[in-house]
Amino acid sequence: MFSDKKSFQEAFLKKLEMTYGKSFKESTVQDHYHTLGNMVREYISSDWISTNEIHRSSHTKQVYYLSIEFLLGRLLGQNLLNLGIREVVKEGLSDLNISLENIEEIEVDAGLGNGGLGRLAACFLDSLASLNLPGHGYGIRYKHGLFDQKIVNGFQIELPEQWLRHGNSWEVRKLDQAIEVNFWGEVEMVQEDGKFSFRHVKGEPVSAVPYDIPVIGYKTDTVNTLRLWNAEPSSFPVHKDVMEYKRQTEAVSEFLYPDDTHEDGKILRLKQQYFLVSASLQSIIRAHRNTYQTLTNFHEKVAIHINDTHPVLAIPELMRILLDEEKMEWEDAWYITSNTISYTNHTTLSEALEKWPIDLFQPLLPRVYMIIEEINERFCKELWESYPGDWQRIENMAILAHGLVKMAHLAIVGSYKVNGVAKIHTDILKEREMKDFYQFYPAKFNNKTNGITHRRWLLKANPQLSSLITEVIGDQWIKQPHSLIKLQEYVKDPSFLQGLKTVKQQRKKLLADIIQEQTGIKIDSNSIFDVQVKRLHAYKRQLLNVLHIMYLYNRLKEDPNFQIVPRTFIFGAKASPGYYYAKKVIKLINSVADVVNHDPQTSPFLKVVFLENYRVSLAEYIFPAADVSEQISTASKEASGTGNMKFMMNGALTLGTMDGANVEISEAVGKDNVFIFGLKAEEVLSYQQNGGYRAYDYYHHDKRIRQVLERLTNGFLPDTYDLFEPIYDSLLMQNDEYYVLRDFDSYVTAQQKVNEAYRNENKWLQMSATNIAHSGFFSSDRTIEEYASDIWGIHSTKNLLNQ
Ligand code: 26V
Repeated sequence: MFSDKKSFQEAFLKKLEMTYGKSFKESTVQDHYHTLGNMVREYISSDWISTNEIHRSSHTKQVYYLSIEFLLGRLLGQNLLNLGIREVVKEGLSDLNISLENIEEIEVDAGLGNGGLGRLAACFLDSLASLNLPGHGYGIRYKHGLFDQKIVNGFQIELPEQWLRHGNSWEVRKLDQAIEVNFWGEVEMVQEDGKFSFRHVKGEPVSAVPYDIPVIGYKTDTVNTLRLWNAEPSSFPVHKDVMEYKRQTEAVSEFLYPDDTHEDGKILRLKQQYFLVSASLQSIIRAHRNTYQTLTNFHEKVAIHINDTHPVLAIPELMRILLDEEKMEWEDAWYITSNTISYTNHTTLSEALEKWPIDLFQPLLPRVYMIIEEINERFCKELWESYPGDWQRIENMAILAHGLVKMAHLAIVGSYKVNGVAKIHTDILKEREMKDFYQFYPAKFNNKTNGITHRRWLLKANPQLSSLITEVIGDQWIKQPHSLIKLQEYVKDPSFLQGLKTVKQQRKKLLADIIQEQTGIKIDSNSIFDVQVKRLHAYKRQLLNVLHIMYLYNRLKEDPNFQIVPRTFIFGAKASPGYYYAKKVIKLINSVADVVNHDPQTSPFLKVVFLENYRVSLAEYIFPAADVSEQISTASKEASGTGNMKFMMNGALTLGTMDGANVEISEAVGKDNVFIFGLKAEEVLSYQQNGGYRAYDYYHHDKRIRQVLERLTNGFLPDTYDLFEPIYDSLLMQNDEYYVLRDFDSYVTAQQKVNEAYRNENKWLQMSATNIAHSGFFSSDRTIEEYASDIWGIHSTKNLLNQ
């Protein structure tokens, strides 16, 4: 039906009529979107079935990627591109006077994630399928994804997100494959053939109903699966109020947690984690049993990867199934489990490492808790043998200590591989945060530098740049992103640079239009687009960026000789609803924007824009338009960052600290093609260990800092009263935990270098081209190939598919 535009048109019109019982004339864009979505899903169904069939019959090892977040964004455009039918569809629709772009625009993002961790999972799925790797995702089908952000009077307001309101063409509900997950209840000991075993009984059942979404590889026949679980009432327990039971059950998959710090709802979050893990494991095991009739070879045929610690209960849950249901001995069950599971750590911030109070944990998951106790006891015994008498070390490393279950410790003990997400991050894990574990299990630790799918973040998001690249080096880069390096030969080629300039201008105009439409602010599309988009967090230091803008404003006002290239500072960020400080920073950005944008003296040179509701689909317009990529976290705090890679791939230059993947970006492009500033990770760590930082000294000795900080609270920002006192206090009274004032001078200097560099247009374009040329390394295809060979032991099924 997609072979040529005529047959597409016929199929489209027929499908539209059949689905909606409407004539073409009566149909809406929404109808067109769903019709197209359903057609694509039907079109790939035979490949979907055959991919599954081949995986089953060829006995190839599978990987299952368990993640509490999948931040997919829109699917229609990417699916059409990956299938290689976007042009036919576009032309076919255009003959009917329908614009494909308009249809694509009405798709609501699947926003089942908070930020980097969830988007990484989505990029990995694209790479797995595109590389013909047998790899599938398991997650939760949250009814409401990450909240919709509105900015009202400069403040963030959160509204419930409703991505399923118009239905979802991509998913297939599979009620026949529903699975029961049990909470609460008791553990019963049973004696069989003289052997004792345990069973979780009298639990409260929740039915996990799978919704499968096809994951379509780029121009291959592979269609993998993302299985999202929906929580529904199971057989109603007689002793319960039926309505109450229904409500409690459905709550399990109702909301994605926007705030990991949340106090209430802790139980619900733990329920979500176990729900995901138990349903996924039972489903994986059922499929394995059907094929092999035994679980003794489970670890040879299945790899299970846990994305951070949220799915770490996969370890005790797999043990439970092998012990209680399969009746294995502990040693055999442990051997299989600890050779099946691998774990990625995504943060070293101690407040983000999960720890569950035992009092809360044990009643909810009594049998799982018993198993964790046993794992802990055996682990501590092993430690005792290696470090006799070293109580302190054993206490520090224990899984259960001080009334808490330490999820990261459980993850390391029960996994065969543990990885960080950028070189510097893995080094910090090995040398500091997880040093004891690294000494005990040196072979488990390894690095896998993150990547992004260039098929979304370049091919789809920036068709103009993609065409230019293809004109110059051919289209091999789409399948083999490393070949972007061929552009290195053209970084001084005038016609390529001219092309690059034109593309960037086009994309900046497009973003300027979006900004004007959404905010009413008219920006100069010839100004430098300086962008910081990411979750709002103190360690990411959006504050440093705003303080610098306030400084520039002061300079422009006070010094008639001070000149800068016109600059537009663009922000996008959501703050967790309970994160008081982060919300203040959003208000501060908007208050500064109000002053700066309305001052006729400065507004030709300086504009500040806060874009509401930052999300994947908006990001696809932002990255291609950026000149400067702000990656200014306190060194050692940002595990990797992935936005930095999206900017680089679209030709923006990084202004950043030596943190996360910035370090590798700067190695790849060379020091002359990035702007690096600020404390190094070792310096930050040394301050943290030995003290010696006094924020007040920087305030005292630097007039620029004094002036800017005073303007936070002295009425300079209209109608803000004492709103920003907490920010002021965090810097001065609480000694500036993230070294904002310490890095201020260095940041200002780096920003001046950006300003100077931009004046030399040709030089800037060469730097931009160099960044694009070296961005291939940061494709998630490279990352996934490393995971596949070093951790999972899985292989491409390309040869099997072609048979
Ligand atoms: C969560 C929380 C919650 C409590 C308050 C502090 C805090 C800080 C960070 C986090 C994020 C935890 C996990 C996460 O999303 N990490 C991100 O993972 C990305 C993919 O590997 C990586 O690029 C980002 O650097 C990392 O922050």
